[in-house]
Amino acid sequence: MAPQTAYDRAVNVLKQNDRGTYTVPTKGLYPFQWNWDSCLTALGQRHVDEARAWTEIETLFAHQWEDGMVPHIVFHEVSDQYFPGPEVWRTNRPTPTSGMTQPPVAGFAAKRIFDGAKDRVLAEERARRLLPKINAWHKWFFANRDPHGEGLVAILHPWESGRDNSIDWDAALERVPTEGVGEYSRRDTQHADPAHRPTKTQYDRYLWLVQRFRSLNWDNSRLHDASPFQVVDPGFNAILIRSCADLAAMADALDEPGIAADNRAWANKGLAAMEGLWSEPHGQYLCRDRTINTLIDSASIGGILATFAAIPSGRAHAIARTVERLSQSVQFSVPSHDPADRRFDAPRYWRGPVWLVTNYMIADGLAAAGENAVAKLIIDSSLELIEKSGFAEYYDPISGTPCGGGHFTWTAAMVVEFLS
Ligand code: 2M8
Repeated sequence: MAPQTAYDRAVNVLKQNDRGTYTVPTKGLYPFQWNWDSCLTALGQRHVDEARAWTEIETLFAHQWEDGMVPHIVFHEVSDQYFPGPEVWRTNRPTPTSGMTQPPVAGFAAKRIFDGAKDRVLAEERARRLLPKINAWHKWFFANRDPHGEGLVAILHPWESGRDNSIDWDAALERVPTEGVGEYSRRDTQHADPAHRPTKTQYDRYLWLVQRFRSLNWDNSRLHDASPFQVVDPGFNAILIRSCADLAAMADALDEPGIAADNRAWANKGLAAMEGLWSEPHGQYLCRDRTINTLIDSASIGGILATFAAIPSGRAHAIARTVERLSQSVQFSVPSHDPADRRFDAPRYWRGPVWLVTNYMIADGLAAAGENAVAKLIIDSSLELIEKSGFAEYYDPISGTPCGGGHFTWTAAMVVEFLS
């Protein structure tokens, strides 16, 4: 038998983790549905089964809260494999969910599936149903996470960023207490190497925030001001801005001028406000700690991911040069943190490793800015990693060693996208 191609192996990973109407990120470590994992997974699924791709996103939005928030985890099944589970979150949803959100890639993903759809009738019907739901989520962000109308939203917990233990959050997390968190037993370090995962102190602070928000009954109108952790992340905001712009374009195509106008206005206001996060010395954007109104000196992938939005071309070209510079110091691109920073940690989760999802979004943004050579470098590096180390959750950028969980869904979905 001929050896399976990378494409076929990737499709197999998607199938292995498919639970019918949603896909788990990987068996064991993450046995539920995660928000941005699902939206990015749908991009891979569309090449195999368009209806199934729409269903992936629809299942997520079936658990949207009444106020518009789309939770970061939907606990479809009972499983003791993951901590913290529903008994910790206590959000009182019909199907248990977490109480916070994640990077809003749904608008981008829906438009990409819509634009490329072969079945136009199906695409129009499914996109028309999703449109008001994604719009409500975007509206929720600006109402609840941008109370002073800056045009940029804050995350209130590192888990919301999707880059859980990024160096970006270290200083802000220092201000989160750990008193009263109590005893708990982590499950992640039983599935993955503890050296690849966040530390105990970080988990204590993550849990303190969960307990604080829970004590406010997960009332989103109160959480922002009550949180000691409020960070404006350029990566997160770029994803929101891109999704707003894409939703506006899809709304135009579906003849929904109100949704188009609102989303276009949010995107434009956000793009203008991003300028305040630019760092000339780093050649990328930085996070701002909203509680002390100060830029955070941490050159992470969040500020590079900003290319995913239609930032000014001069900024995109500068970021391309930064990616080239970083690629000289590692074997595989793009590291989630600058290796020149003493806090860089090659195998530890979001403090150094390469992730194919961020690679996909950065390459997409750089290609749109005409930086095709750098985009190609990133895609080539991603595919080399797959050949060397399989479909891992993330990879050491120096050795290419696979880290975290294996048979990982969004890694496979990105490979299907790259090879299609
Ligand atoms: C990781 O985050 C979860 C919490 O949401 C965890 O470590 O328990 C992150 O990489 C996040 O971005 C991702 O969505 C999730 C599932 O793949 O895992």
